[in-house]
Amino acid sequence: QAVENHIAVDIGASSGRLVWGRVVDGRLSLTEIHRFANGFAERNGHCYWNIDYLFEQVLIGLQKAKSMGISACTLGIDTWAVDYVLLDREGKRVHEVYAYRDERTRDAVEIVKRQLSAREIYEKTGIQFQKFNTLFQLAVHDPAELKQADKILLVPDYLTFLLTGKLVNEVTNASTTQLLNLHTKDFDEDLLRLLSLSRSQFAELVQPGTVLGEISQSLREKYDLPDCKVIVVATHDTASAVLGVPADQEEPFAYLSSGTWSLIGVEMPRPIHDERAQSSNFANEWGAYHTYRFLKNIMGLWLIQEVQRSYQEQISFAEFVELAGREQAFRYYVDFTDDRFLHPPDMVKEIQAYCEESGQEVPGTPGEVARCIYDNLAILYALAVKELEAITGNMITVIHIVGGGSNNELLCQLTADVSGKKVIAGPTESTAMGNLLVQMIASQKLKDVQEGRRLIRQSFLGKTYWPQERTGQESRLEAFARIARGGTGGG
Ligand code: ADP
Ligand code: LRH
Repeated sequence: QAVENHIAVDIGASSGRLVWGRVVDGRLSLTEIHRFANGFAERNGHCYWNIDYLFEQVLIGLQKAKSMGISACTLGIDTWAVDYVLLDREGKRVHEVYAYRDERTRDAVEIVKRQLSAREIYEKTGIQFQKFNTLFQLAVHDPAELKQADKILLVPDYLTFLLTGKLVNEVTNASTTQLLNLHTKDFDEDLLRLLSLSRSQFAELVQPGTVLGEISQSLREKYDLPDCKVIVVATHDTASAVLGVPADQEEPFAYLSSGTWSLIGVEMPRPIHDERAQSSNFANEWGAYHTYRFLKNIMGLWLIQEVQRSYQEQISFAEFVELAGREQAFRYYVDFTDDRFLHPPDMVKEIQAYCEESGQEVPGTPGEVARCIYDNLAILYALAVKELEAITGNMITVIHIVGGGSNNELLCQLTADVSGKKVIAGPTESTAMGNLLVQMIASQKLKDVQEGRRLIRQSFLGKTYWPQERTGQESRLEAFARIARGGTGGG
């Protein structure tokens, strides 16, 4: 008999949740089972995730699911990308799991580029250069520990391994390592050699939709868990988020997955890894069902999360939006793609220092600081949309904003205004939905992604924002280029 219940475990950099999904009366019904905070901690000058805590939260969530009456289900796990776990032969971790903002990769890109040119790496992988990609993290990882690694898994692969004992590398997330070769469709030999790693230190590459099997009996008995069949979903949260975009095939769309990071791009049937894509630093991340996400990773709402921390968490996200809404628009121009905003000790001070150094007024109040962030994110999104149109040669008519940031009405409106495009906001939980869609397709409840997206459209009402300001967009982009990037022109 077909299983009716599906559980998505979705863990982002700032929070995680277990979501129960089923189809009721032709609609996708979502029930939140468990939600928990996430974040990395600093110890001895390094940043680490607490993976044991995260696994504990998965078990707690599954126990709650059982107490809610779910005795059987399918289950899929997605998390943020790039971070990895080294396992020894016994399946034990060789080290604590570094968080991607750890400073040790400061010079890693230069170190790697000395051995293989940027052009060669991009031509092979088609991935945006970011110093925290697994390639660069592994390049500066302790070689003795790397030698000890029998298998290298990414975080969702590892959580799945803890549940089932099965070792796999799921492709959507594996592509964010910047180690997969677009031509051979496997880990790239030259890049592995450069890291002194062998192919056998990674597991089999598997596609979303692969059925792994039951949670191990010992765990089920120890924690009294439901009978869960674990399915490998699109384990990279952004891959799941894009599956969960309520797009209509008929309307050429861009997506903006808006959470800790802003991932803005289009879905493509094949990668684009020419010099133009490289110089604009776009990534071709592998998607479910043999698609590619041609996208750019922009600093995102990490900025406001850190500003919130600077104010000792006294101001809620909704309050920041409200305060920013009362401020004058486009008073400060800041290039938030600058690495200085990746992990500064105090985000407010960093933003203020940037404004001062560039001869601008300095935002002082929480509302001014938040406004500065939202205005400039909207500019960066508009620039990315222009680049997407130019590189792909396709016109975009709508931007779908999904994830936690789709709740930010001011940012949604600004995005519409500066890009001149229609914006459709929501669902907030598109990542959990994309995770569930793969489970439903694998369980033959849905035919394909298109049918899944239709189900999402029928189940959740998005909010539409139309560009309100028909003039002034170009002058904003021009001011950004001049003041924040020290150049001329809008691109
Ligand atoms: P991640 O998956 O990276 O942890 P989420 O998709 O959960 O991130 O999004 C978290 C972000 O969503 C927060 O940093 C915040 O900026 C934004 N957010 C959530 N709720 C609201 C709200 N009510 N108003 C404005 N912004 C919100
Ligand atoms: C978003 C995300 C993004 C990656 C970053 C490390 O959560 O997975 O796609 O670039 O985290």
